[in-house]
Amino acid sequence: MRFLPLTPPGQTPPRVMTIAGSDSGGGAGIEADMRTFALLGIHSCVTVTAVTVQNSVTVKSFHEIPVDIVAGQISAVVSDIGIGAAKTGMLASSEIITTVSETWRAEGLHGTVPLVVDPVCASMHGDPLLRPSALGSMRTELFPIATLVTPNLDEVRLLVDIDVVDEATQRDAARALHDLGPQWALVKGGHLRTSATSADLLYNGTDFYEFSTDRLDTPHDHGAGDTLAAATASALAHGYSVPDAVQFAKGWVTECIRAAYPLGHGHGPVSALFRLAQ
Ligand code: PXL
Repeated sequence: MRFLPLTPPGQTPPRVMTIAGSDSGGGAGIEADMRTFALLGIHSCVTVTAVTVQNSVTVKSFHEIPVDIVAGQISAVVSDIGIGAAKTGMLASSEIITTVSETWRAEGLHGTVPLVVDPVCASMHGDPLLRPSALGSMRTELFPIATLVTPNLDEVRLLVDIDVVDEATQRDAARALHDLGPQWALVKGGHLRTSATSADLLYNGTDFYEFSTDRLDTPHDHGAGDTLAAATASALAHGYSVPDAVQFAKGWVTECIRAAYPLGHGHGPVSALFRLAQ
């Protein structure tokens, strides 16, 4: 696959921020985002929203970071280091969603810095990572400032109450998500287990773009959604258009899924480490 341009040693690479939760098992969340950023030649900036207590089997609990610390991390970074794009992952509560949305606007980032919103609601085992009462703030506060939203089919059901079962309902979902205000909506088809391909549908209110790859059959796909969003944000920081960034990210996550490995007793993570192969 083609990678992103690398910055020569000693020069400052593009900076991308992940606004997300930590996964103590190291498979998803901030840890997955930082691996993707690093292996794509991006400097990682981090706003921690929550710390999960988790292994490959379950999320046992999580601790939310106080909202002033969440806002402070964003402000401290953008006022000094500057970022070319950001992505959100686990946001845990409506208070944190409101804080991230308000800080994003207050720092003048809306309309100038691309924001990829991965509306993480639950782990792959179904453990909640977002309070159900926070779905409203996700729809009305965060989606309107997003450049791109990237829900999977479970998140689509929660956000717009549409059961995606085929191409027609995938289009309906893309339209309903776009109506909530993001510039672009990507409906990821990876969870449509009946299909032999994994087809993601991108929509901007006018045009549909489809990105399709053969389905890779592995139980080890922890962190796949985070990785797709992180790679998309990385490409946006390089000035790619949204369709080009999604196409790049889809290729990247496909290779990461191909390189996924077993870990612990549950589901292993997708792996960006393939990039280090000699
Ligand atoms: O993959 C979604 C995700 C995001 N962030 C954190 C997670 C998970 C899934 O388990 O734990 C912190």
